[in-house]
Amino acid sequence: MIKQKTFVFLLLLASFHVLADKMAPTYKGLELTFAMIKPDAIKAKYSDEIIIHIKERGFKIIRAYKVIFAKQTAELFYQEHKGKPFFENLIGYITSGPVIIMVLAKEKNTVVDWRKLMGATDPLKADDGTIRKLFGTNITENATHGSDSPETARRELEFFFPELVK
Ligand code: RTP
Ligand code: MG
Repeated sequence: MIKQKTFVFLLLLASFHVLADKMAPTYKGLELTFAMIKPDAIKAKYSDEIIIHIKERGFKIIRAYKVIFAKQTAELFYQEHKGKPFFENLIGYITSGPVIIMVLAKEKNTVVDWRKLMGATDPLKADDGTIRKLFGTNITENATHGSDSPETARRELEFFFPELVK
């Protein structure tokens, strides 16, 4: 009997961990996502305006650092794109100057709402009012990055801000 209870407990614990891995991390009850202002936007001095858009949409910026990616860091961060025709170009671009890495937080839908505010990957296809429409140049130089799912947010936040991911 006790063995059966222990088994059920362990099963629940395992299920909880599997589910937790599929959720975006939280901080003080707020859902988190990973965001980045890319080199083209920083060079064009759009970062202040982009940050105003982020705050106006109700996101809190709980971490922000200006850094320059080493080639190795960029290749690790974008490893899902390794082998794609645009990979080398992407690595050259993302290491071409400083970026601002950020942790965004709000009560809910942080991951999906930040993707919506950024707009489509190609600024030409992005909706009016989105950051990529306003500040992006082309499909590579598209001003910002955002995690594309809660699982990606967990992985990307763990990469740069492990202390925030339990
Ligand atoms: P991100 O990861 O940066 O938020 O962008 P995304 O999800 O909208 O787009 P993704 O497919 O993940 O691509 C990552 C970044 O690679 C560059 N890219 N260039 N055809 C191309 O030349 C091309 N396609 C993508 C962009 O900088 C894109 O954001
Ligand atoms: Mg992506």
